[in-house]
Amino acid sequence: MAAKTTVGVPKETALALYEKMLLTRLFEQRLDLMYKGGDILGGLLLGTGNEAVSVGATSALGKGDIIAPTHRGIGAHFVRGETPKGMLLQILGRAEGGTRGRDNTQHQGSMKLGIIGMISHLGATPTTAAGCALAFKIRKQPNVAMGFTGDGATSLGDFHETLNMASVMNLPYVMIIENNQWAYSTPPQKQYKCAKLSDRSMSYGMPGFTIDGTDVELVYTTVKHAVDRARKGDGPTLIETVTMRLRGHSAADGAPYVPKSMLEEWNAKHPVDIHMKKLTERGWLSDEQNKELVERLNSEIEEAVKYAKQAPYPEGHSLLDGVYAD
Ligand SMILES: Cc1ncc(C[n+]2csc(CCOP(=O)(O)OP(=O)(O)O)c2C)c(N)n1
Ligand SMILES: [Mg+2]
Repeated sequence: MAAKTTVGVPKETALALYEKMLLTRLFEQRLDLMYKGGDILGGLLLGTGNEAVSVGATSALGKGDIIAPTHRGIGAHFVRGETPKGMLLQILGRAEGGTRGRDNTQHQGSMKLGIIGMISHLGATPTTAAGCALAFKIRKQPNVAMGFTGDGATSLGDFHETLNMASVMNLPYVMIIENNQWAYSTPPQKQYKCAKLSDRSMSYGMPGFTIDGTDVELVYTTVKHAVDRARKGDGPTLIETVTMRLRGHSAADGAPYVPKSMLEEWNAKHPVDIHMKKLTERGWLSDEQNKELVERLNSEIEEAVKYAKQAPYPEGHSLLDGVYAD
């Protein structure tokens, strides 16, 4: 289907979207500094450039709904109620973290917050979310499940099987493709041959849209429509959001394979900057209010850093805890 044009949302929603996107950006900037300072071991995957998708899409959901974010979905975790402190305890591998210090990437989930933890195997978690949608349907619960996938992971069988099953079973499910135009160093032309990834919805008999993933209000309203439709029992929708991965695959990847001009073009339309500009133009956010917001969020982040840095690692004797179900 044709890409939609931008649409406004009420002031309160627009400001809430901005706050969560800004928190995501500031938090990721802090993570980057910690990584460079040697505080974060192993890999660090950032969602820079993807803030409008992770925040906009999940903001369209309600209580009791379920998401399966990707490895770039810090914004999605924040929208569902995760805090910088909770995220950092996980990323620093501390005992109090989501995986109890067993892992230090964004592989954390939360039954309480309705988050299926990304488990590294691409394709597995959006499929699991479709399973949750089936459970909602069987239990006659009025909830929706949302799966996220990168452009690269749409080449996996899991993606196609999930969409087919969700459509045949008319599940309350929404699949979001975060097309950031790179899968490690693989660009779209080496990944797929259809014009738009949303074209694939046709073969599964469901609606599909391709939208500008840098416009948070457009992401929110398009996804909200799909969520409402799913909740009413009208079945799944596929939404492709087009963005750009503004960093390397991981913090260790300088991404020399990305053309400089492409980076410059997309950096100039950073989703957080674009939304801030819109809010300012509408008279909904003054420079002073923005400054206060940045200060408040940064101080919340600094408190989280202080807490997480001194938090203990897991004890050796706890190694087998949680391996087997009681
Ligand atoms: C099944 C599987 N194959 C390969 C990998 C290794 N891998 C991790 S991230 C990644 C690139 C994924 O690209 P994309 O889906 O576009 O997501 P992005 O990283 O761009 O957000 C690959 C190949 C994996 N984790 N799981
Ligand atoms: Mg990608």
